[in-house]
Amino acid sequence: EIKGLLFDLDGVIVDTAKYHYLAWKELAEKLKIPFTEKDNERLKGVSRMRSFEIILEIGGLELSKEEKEKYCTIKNNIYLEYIYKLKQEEVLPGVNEFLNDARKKGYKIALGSASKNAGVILSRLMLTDTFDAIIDGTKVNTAKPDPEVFLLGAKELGLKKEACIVFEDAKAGVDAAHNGGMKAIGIGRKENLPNADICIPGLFHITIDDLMNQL
Ligand code: G16
Ligand code: MG
Repeated sequence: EIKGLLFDLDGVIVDTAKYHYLAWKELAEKLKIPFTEKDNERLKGVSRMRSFEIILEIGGLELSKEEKEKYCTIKNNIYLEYIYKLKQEEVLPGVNEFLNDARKKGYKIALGSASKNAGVILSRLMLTDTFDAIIDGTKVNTAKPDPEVFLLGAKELGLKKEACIVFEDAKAGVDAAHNGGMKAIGIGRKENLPNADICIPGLFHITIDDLMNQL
């Protein structure tokens, strides 16, 4: 029986990808690296350092660990300027209704995000108290598709992994759920998430009961 719902952040709760893109674009320009919105797709769900390494690969550039860390900090400061301006209305359609309905029905809810900024983002969206557990990039050592983030989420909810399902917009996240022995609800287009157990365009016009009937 499913008792816990584990949610990815970027692409499921809020579209922060556009702010990551603007910040990476500004940094890439400083480094004279061409970086497009299409390239940005490759960064979804990927850690900050790995994202920068992908951008460096695009530019054919190699930097020392210290320099990479310095540029990642610069990028994050640019990104945070956008995040501090994030508005509650930017929560994706249907998310508040879906989460409130699930809470009322007794489901436990956790965040499972790669972002080290998840805390401030949830706070800007007034969602901190909606989550019973928040697992983010500050708490995990391994990136999706490793299941660590979701296994820790189940643990912090006090549930067995078999009692949890994952909501994810990235293939690496769906794989992380499966690697942890959990089912995954894909948020987005079926062709991008072929291995999701169910795929829906978003959390609007749907309830947890509807999904449980389909699983
Ligand atoms: C998010 C984004 C990624 C980003 C990562 C780390 O993951 O999808 O693009 O690189 O967080 O973010 P930060 O630089 O804030 O630590 P998720 O897991 O929420 O989809
Ligand atoms: Mg995501």
